[in-house]
Amino acid sequence: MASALSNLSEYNEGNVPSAEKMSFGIVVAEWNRHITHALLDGCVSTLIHHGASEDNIRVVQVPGSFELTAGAAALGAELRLDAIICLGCVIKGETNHDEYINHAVASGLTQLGIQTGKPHVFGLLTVLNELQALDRAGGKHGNKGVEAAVTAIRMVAIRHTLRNDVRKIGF
Ligand code: DLZ
Repeated sequence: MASALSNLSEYNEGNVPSAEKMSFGIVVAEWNRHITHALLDGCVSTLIHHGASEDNIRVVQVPGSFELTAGAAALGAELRLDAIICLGCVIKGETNHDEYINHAVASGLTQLGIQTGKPHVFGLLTVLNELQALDRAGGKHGNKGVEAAVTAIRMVAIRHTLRNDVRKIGF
């Protein structure tokens, strides 16, 4: 498996555009807080590292990962943001609750992205146990919050480029 091999959060900084003029919303779930706040730290520090201003990053906490979609929708409705990043951690238990939550968030964020035209980044750990979560929240496989931040910056830049291209072509 790919994740057995490496730190998945390593990336080429040269491929990441400046986030200086971008604004971000981050929705973070309180369930498994020790994990989700490690994701949050990685996410915020990466946005700032790439030029985002703290004033342009708005963080909202929701009770659990199931609430990430509603939190993202509320945040997007209140503030003009370039992208919304959702961070959570669902750990498999004895029942199938994890599958329902994970599918609901994946499909909810996909729909929000299409409806609003703005990037909604899926930063949800969908793991089998706590160790897998720790490995991906600053452990041996990196930090998915970092990856979510880089994805958000790149998607906002892609949108800006497309908008400018369309203006130039004159559509
Ligand atoms: C109920 C529940 C369970 C069992 N497990 C998790 C979890 O591992 N990670 C997580 O973020 N949230 C969990 N929740 C809470 C749900 O996401 C949600 O907050 C509640 O079902 C209320 O809608």
